[in-house]
Amino acid sequence: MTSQPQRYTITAALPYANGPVHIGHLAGVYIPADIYARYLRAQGRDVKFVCGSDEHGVPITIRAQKEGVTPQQVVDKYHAIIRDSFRDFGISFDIYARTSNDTHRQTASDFFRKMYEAGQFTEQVSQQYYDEQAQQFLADRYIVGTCPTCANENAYGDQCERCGSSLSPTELINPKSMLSGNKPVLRETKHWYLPLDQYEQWLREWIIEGHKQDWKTNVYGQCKSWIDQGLQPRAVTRDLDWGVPVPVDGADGKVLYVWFDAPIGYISATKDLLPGDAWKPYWQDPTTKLVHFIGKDNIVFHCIIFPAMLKAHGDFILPDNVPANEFLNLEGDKISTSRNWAVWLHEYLQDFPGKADVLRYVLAANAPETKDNDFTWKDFQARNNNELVANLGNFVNRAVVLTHKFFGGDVPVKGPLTDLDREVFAQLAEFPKRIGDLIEQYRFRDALSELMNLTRLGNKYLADTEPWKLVKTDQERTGTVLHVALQLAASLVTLMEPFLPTAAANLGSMLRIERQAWAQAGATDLLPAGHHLGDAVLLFDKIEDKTVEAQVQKLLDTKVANQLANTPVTAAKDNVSFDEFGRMDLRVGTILSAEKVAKTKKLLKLTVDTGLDQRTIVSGIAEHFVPEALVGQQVLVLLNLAPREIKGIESQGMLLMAEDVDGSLRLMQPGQPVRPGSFVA
Ligand code: B3M
Ligand code: ZN
Repeated sequence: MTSQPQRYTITAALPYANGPVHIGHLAGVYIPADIYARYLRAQGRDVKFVCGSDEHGVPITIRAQKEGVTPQQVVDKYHAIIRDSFRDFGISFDIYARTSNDTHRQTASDFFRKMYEAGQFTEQVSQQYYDEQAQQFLADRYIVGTCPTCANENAYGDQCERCGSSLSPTELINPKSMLSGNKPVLRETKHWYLPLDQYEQWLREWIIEGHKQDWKTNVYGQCKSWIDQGLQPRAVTRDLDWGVPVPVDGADGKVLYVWFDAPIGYISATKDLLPGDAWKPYWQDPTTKLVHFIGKDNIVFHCIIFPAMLKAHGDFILPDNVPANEFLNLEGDKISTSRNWAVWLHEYLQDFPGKADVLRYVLAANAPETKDNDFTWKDFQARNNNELVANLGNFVNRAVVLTHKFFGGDVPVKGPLTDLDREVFAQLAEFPKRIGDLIEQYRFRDALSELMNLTRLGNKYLADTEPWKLVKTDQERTGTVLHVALQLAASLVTLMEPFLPTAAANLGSMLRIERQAWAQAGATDLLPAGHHLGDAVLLFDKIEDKTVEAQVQKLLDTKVANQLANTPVTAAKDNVSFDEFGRMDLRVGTILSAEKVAKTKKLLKLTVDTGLDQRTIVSGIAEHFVPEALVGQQVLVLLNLAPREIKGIESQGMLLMAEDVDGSLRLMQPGQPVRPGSFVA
């Protein structure tokens, strides 16, 4: 788009309502989209920023099956959680809709029917797996079997998660239906296909020739390689009982493929937002700029399939850009919902109340714009403490606190300006455009780093002029310095807002000014002399070591839990006779004392009341228990294990422990206290 657009339609990928959203979603899609939308609004542009929950498809029905509830219950639950997370992080959608509502079903259905009636689909009959007991065709994800590549017995019909190979269901060895556990049979079924091959030439011109310059290289590269490999017809219907019914005769039990209906969700969300036909310019007027924010796994759907649908349908504009991000990893590992390897947004806000902006900042500063990136809690802490607190917060705080201290909170009068002052003002004037241009090029990290350069400029100015010293000799000059510094602070109310909306609002209240139009934000008279400031409040505060250590611990616990879940239980031992078992004298004893055996790491010397006597037992459990915590505990004891000498101490028996599969130990205890000497039989 060369001339200035009349309006903007900004979409952010519709998250599946099959789980909560995490930092990867935020960093990849919603924060960049939100920065863009907020910035354009500050520019006074006409913006509609739309999103909603993707509530159809197999991800939903699988979740329902796992949780033992209906698909509707799944989407109701997660739609609410996701919607609230976005609200709490200040993602400023004009609407957050859902694809299970009537507007959407109608819109998606009409879209399909129009294409159908224009003869734009082909029909194909193919063989697909069918579960005879459940009387249902099986989506790829509903079939498990042995991977032909790595022999993993739990590979899915579309992919083996162990070796990563992508599969088709018929490649699985020993396929089983996840619904009944039975072996599925092949049956014929008819589906409608979008003949993408017919759009290949057009896509080639539109993307490869038309968008080589303005689309991000990762996006352009993926599109090019898809097109170069040759496009095949894609089925746009499925045999499933959850979704938008295929609106043609002879399609009972079939629904639209979720990737056919979901992007239409952007259109239906806009319809939900605006009355009557008011949605139309946002989707039909060529002076509208349409921008899709997505993650890299969605590129083909937004750059190839959806545009082909829009083009075929004929009533719609095409996206001007599709700024897809790469992935964010967490502490060096791929974020995974099934492995619970994630920082969930709703949990973050429980642990860090009021700190949504901190996470927004860290994720924007470290956004995976051109390559996969890693989120670590150490980096989170460092960016908060060194950048938000020590740079941005410190600058604003010094300017406001010193004005209160030396001038009663009134913006001081500006005296004659020095070269330095003029230079600072000149630099300030450039920031709105510099930051804005980067945002318009989808370079949000660079834009944010420019914002931090502005606060750095402010800090350097204060460090160079030292108003806290100057005040002792030159009150008037001190006033000028603070006047200049406060204009910089005032510009931040506007320039920070796309990135840090809550902090920007707090700063606005502190300075008692409204936000400006973007282009005005670099002006040097935002705060007139005599304007009274509000009280100084800290915009950000330090995050302590122990706080981030607790988060790291939480992740370590997840790792252990995952390991445990994947560790097989040890195979059974050989049988023993009843007599053999009966020869063991097993009793309950009470530990009377416990101490470490000198010069050993593992050994504890225990005195145990066995009911018969008080005896010494040496046990290799020192790494698992604090000695004092054992005193008074009842334990199971094998009394007649032949005594043996360990480190010069005679051990008369053995304590019995439960050893978890990860090697951790627990005492074996009677459910209630019993008299020492009680038999275990
Ligand atoms: N729900 C996939 C995802 O959450 C899908 C996006 C739809 S955008 C129209 O990654
Ligand atoms: Zn495999």
